[in-house]
Amino acid sequence: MIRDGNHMAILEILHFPDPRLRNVAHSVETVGDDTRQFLDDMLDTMYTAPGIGLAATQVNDPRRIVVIDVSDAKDQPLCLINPEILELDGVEEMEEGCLSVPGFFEKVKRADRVRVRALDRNGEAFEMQVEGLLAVCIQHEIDHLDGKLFVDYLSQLKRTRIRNKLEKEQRQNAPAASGEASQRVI
Ligand code: GNR
Ligand code: NI
Repeated sequence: MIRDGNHMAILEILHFPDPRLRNVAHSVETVGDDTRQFLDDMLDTMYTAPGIGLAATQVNDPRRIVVIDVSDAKDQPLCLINPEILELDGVEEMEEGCLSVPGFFEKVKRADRVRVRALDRNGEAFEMQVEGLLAVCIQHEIDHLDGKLFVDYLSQLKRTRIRNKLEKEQRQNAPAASGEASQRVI
């Protein structure tokens, strides 16, 4: 983690096919200052990335916590702790991307209206009924908490191609060990 004084904290985002993205997150028992600090770190990380959502699983944290901001001005942060989908309605297909699958965008079919219940940053339960991009984003983020990624909705061929390209990039970006054997030959 990079923490800039007591201001921003940018957490490292895991990339597919990291097996830690398959972890199933655990409910938060008590919402305290530690949770609120983590929410702020997640928001800093999401806005810096930049992305419209981030799930704790993506930064290798086991808590059921999601942050979202789909506003144009990036001034409407949403914090969802222990989010639960109460109702799904309608179908829509939207092009999705994911900070854990950088550089790939594919159409995914999901419900276009969602009723969700969660705890806010004070530990108070609330419900909301949302649609469109926010509905898609909430489903995408809750999937992360359950170890699921948008590439799981694609054909195996597409998923394999994405995995191979990202694995290749990760090998190329890996810090070079010292010594002749590790030298990169174009
Ligand atoms: O930044 C993001 N954009 C996005 C676009 C369409 C559908 C879902 C998303 S979520 C994504 C950020 C992310 O990876 N959240 O987990
Ligand atoms: Ni994602």
